[in-house]
Amino acid sequence: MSNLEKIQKDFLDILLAGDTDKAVALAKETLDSGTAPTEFFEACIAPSLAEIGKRFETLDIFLPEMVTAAEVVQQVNDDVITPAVESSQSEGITSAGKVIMATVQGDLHDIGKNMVVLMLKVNGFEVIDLGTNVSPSEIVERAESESANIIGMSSLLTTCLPYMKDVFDYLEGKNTRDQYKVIMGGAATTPEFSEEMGANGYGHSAAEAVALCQKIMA
Ligand code: B1M
Repeated sequence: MSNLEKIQKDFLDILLAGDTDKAVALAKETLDSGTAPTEFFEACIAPSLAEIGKRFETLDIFLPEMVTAAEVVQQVNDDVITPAVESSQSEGITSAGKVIMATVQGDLHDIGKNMVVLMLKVNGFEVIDLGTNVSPSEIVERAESESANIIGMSSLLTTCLPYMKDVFDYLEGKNTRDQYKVIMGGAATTPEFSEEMGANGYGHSAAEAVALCQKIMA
């Protein structure tokens, strides 16, 4: 087991115990010893939350524990990950493009979407973050009023995937589908679903979302 795998196991136990102080301390310590903040997020935070999701599904844990774990992660992101990622921002980047980001209607999950927003911002993109539970019409209207280049959608609930389709239908209805590149991600989505929708790209991770947006704007 690699050192980071061991840290991930410890981080999961800390999340399950709901110990914010220990989680923040472990994240700080790991970053201080040379792990990049995005690496900590992808190798420790994301898999720990995936495991918590599995345990929730198998009824080994219940909603209060999942809520607590999400709150602990939020604190780790606020106190450790976000400031560390922001401090790595390169100087003098001019606007790489304008992105509208939203978690789709009915869905309140935002940990992954927020990471995508943060990573896009530090890579020079102007991001209009519409938050969570955003209706298809609001996504399209804001893309129009902000003259965005890219519409980014995130969904973690399979029940909310139809709202992603509604965004494409809404754009087609307004005859403006060609004006935007539309990308998607989040645990409920797949590359196959993205292709079926006629999206311009799919990202498994925040880093992939950045690479995708850079490719689109190039
Ligand atoms: Co919820 N939840 N949850 N939850 N929750 C899941 C998603 C679930 C899979 C758990 C499970 O049962 N196994 C399940 C969905 C099942 C399904 O739809 N098939 C589920 C459920 C059922 C629910 C509730 C319905 C539970 C209930 O109330 N009975 C409820 C729904 C509330 C609502 O949204 N209306 C609910 C609530 C919650 C909490 C509030 C407790 C909390 C969310 C807190 C928050 O986000 N502020 C929560 C959590 C934490 C989870 C799990 C455990 C973790 C989600 C997460 O943050 N993952 C989750 C289990 C799982 O995902 N397997 C689960 C980490 C995050 C980094 O990953 O968001 O995928 P992700 O983002 C990644 C990539 O996907 C990518 O980059 C990110 C960084 O690498 N990415 C993009 C994301 N968006 C992108 C966009 C892009 C490109 C890449 O381009 C635009």
